[in-house]
Amino acid sequence: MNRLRTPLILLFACLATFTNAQQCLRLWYDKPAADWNAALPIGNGTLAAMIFGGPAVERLQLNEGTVWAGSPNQNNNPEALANLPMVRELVFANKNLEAMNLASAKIMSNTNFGMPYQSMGDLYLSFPGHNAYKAYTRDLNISTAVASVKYTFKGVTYTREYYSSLCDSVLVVRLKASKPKSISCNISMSTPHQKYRISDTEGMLVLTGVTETHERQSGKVRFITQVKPLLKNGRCTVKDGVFSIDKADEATIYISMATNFVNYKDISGDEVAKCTRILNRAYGKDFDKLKASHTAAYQKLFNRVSLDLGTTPQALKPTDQRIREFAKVNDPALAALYFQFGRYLLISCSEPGGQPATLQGIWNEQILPAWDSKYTVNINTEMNYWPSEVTNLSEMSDPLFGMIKDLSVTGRESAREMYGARGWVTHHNTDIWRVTGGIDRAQSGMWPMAGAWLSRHLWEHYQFTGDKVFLQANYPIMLEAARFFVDFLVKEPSHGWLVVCPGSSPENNPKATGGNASTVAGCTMDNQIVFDLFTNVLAATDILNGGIKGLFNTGSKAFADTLRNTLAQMPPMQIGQFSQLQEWMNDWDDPKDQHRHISHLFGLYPGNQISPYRTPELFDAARTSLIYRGDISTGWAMAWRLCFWARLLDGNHAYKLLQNQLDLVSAEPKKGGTYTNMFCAHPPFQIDGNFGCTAGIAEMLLQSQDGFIFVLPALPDVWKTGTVKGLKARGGFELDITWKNNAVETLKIKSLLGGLCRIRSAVELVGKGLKPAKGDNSNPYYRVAETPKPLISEKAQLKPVVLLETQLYDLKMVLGESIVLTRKI
Ligand code: FUC
Repeated sequence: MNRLRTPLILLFACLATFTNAQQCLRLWYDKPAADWNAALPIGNGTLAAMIFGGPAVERLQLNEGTVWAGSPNQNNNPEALANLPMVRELVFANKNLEAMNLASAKIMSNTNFGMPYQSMGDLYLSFPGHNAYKAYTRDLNISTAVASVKYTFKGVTYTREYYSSLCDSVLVVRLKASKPKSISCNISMSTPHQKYRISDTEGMLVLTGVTETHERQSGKVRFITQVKPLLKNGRCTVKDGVFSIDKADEATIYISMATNFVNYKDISGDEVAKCTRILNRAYGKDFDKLKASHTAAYQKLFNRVSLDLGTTPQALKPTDQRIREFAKVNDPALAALYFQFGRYLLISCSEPGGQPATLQGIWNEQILPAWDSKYTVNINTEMNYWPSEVTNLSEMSDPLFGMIKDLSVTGRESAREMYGARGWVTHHNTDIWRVTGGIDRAQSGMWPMAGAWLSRHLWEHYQFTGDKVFLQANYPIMLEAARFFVDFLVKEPSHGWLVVCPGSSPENNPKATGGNASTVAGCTMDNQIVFDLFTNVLAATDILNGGIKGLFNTGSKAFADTLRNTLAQMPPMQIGQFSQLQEWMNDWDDPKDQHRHISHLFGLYPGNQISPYRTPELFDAARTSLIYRGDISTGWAMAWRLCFWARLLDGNHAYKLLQNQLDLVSAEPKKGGTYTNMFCAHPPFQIDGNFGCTAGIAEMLLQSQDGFIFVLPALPDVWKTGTVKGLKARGGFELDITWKNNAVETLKIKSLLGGLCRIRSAVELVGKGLKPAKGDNSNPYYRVAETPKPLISEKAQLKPVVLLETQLYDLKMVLGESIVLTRKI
C-alpha cells in the first residue's frame, strides 16, 4: 500500500507543479544499496558519507577530504634539464618513441607519481533481526540535501535521516520509530587503513590512525573520527569499541572527523582538538534545527537555478529503473534531475576552504583507488569545474582557485629545476601535496600544460562575475603561467613555428609515430591552450590598465608585446586531408581513431577559438573530427562530446550523448554510463562525467563564449517546452528562459554589472530598449589557419553545417536592472 502511495503522490507533485521543478528533485529506490555504486552520497565539502540504507545493517562509508597518503613532498626529476635538448632533438628528427622513452627515464619523476586520496573508514549501525522488513524506500532529496531510509518491521515504521551539515561541520544521523522504545541497535566502526585504533572514551566511539606510506613517501596524515549518540529515553552502553543502544524512543548520532592537515606543506594541526571542538559545538543541538540551518545554507546556493523540462509518468518509477529506461523512453524530468544532481554534488564536495573535487569528488571507499582518486589535470579536474560559473555556483570553485595558487608556487620550482624556465608549470596530475613534476610514464605525463589550462578558470571567473579584485589578485598567477611558455616554447625546424616540445595530445599516439608514441611537438591542443592563456593575459592586462605596476622587471607593456610577438609565431589551427581539424602539427590524423580524448577540440569547448560565426571553416572541421571520433566512449569522454555537440549547435546530437551517458552502466568494456546512484561510470566511478554533463546541459540552453548570449542554442526536439531560471552568462548576466514548441517565449535578463548585453536568438524578440545589434564580434587576437585548405576528399560527404537563421540584438542595461523580452508574435 505504502509502496504505491509514495510514487503516486510524487507524480502528482511533479505533474501539478510545472513551475516548481524542485519537487521532483529526489533520487529514490525501493531496495537497499547492493554495492558502493548504489549507495547515496552526502557531503559538506570536507565530511562526506555514502549511505547504503540496509535495514538490518546500515553502512556509512566515511570520508574526510584531507585523508591522503604520504606527506609534503615534491617530485621533480633533477635530470630533466640536462636531457631536455636531447628529447627535443629526437622529436624534431621524428624519433618520437626514442624521445618518449628518454622523457620517461629522465624527465618524468623518479621519486613518486602522486599520492592517493583515501577513505576514512566505515560506521555500521546494526539492528538485529530487521530482515523481514516491508514498505522500504531510501532516498536522497537534492532540494534539501538530506538522505533518508524508511521501512516497516513488525508493525513499526522506522525512519532514518542523514546529512552532512554545511553549517556545523558534522555528519548527523537520526533514528526514529513510530512506536516508543523501538530503537535498539549497535554502533561500530572499521577502517581499511593499516595503522589505526578504535576505542571508546568519554561516551564516544573514536577511530584514530595514520595514512599509508606510498611510493616511499611516508604516510603522515593523522586522522580521527568521533561518534557520539544522544538518546531520547532508553540506555546506551559501550564495550569493546561497540555502542549498544537499547529501547530508545529516538537517537541522534553526531559524527565529527578531522586530520592534522593544515596545507600542502604543513601538517602540524591538532586533529584531536579540532575534532573534539567541532563535536562539542554540535552535540546536543536539536536535530531539526541543525537540519533547518543546513538546508537553508544549501538552498541559498542550490535554489539559484531551477530547470523544468516537463514530466512524464516515468517520474513514478525508482531512479535506477528510470536510468535503465532513459535511452528508450522520454523522461525529461530525469535529465533535469541529472543536471541538478551535478550541482548537488558540486556543493557537497567543493566548499570554500576545502579541497577541490578529486576524480571521485570527495567519495572514495578505498586506500588505493583508481588513478589514486587524485587530480588528473589534463581534462578531469577542469571538467569538474565546468558547471560552477554557468550554473550559478561560482563559490564552489574556491577550492580549485586555492589549488591553482598553491601550484603556482610549487610549479615555479618545477619550471626552474626541470626546464630552466621562469614562471610555473604543472604536468598532467597533481595531489594534495601539489606536486608538479612529471607523473607516470611520458606517454601520458609528458604534458606541461596544466598550469595554462587551469589559469583559464581564473579568467572565466572574471568573465562571469566581473570581479576585478579577484582578477587583480590572480593576474600574477596567469601571467607567470604565461611566462613559463615564453621561455619554454621552441622553434621547430619544418616551419619555424614556436611550439611546445616535448608535449603530447593527451594520451593519444599518432599513427605516424608507429602508433606507440605520444611525444610530439606543436600539437593543436598545446597551441590552443597557449593561445588561450596568452590572449586571456593580454585581455586581463588591458582591463587592469596595463597590469600591476612593479610586478615584473620588464614591465607589463613589454611583456604584453612579448606575448603578441610570440603568438604571431605559433602554429595556426590547420584543416587536414580528411577535412578534419588536425590534432597534430602534421597531417597525421586517422579518421578511424576513436580515442576518448579529443584534445584538439579544446578550442571549441571549453575554449572559444572555434566559432560558427568567426571561423566557419574551423567549426566545420571540428565537427568533422568529432564525427570521426564517434559517440561511444568512457564516461567523461561522452560528457565532453555532449559539450562539443552543444557548441556545434546540434541539440539532438547533444541529447544522444546524454542518452549514452545516462544509461545504466553495462559490462561492455570501455563504455561509460551511469551507476544506479547516478554517479558517472568511467568505469569505474569518476565524477567528472557528472559535472561535464551538467555543464553540457547548460550549454544546450545558453551560451555566451562568442561575444553574445545565445538563447537556446542547442535545444533538442524532445525538450519542446520548458523553463530554466538563474543560469549565468559572461558579462555578469543572470537569465530566466521559458520556451514553447522549441522556441523562446520569454527571456528575463538581469544585469549584475551593467553594460551592453548582446543577444542571439532563433526567434524575433521584443522588449524595452531592444535594438538590432551593430558592429562585428571579431576577436582581435584570433588568427585563422594560413595554410590553404586542402582539397576535400571522400569525407566531404558529411553533412555540411547548416546554421539556424538567428537575430542579433543589443540591449543597454544598468546595474541591477531586469528586463523581460518576449517572442514577437
Ligand atoms: C585521464 C584519462 C583516463 C582517466 C584518467 C583518470 O588520464 O585518459 O581515461 O579518466 O585520466
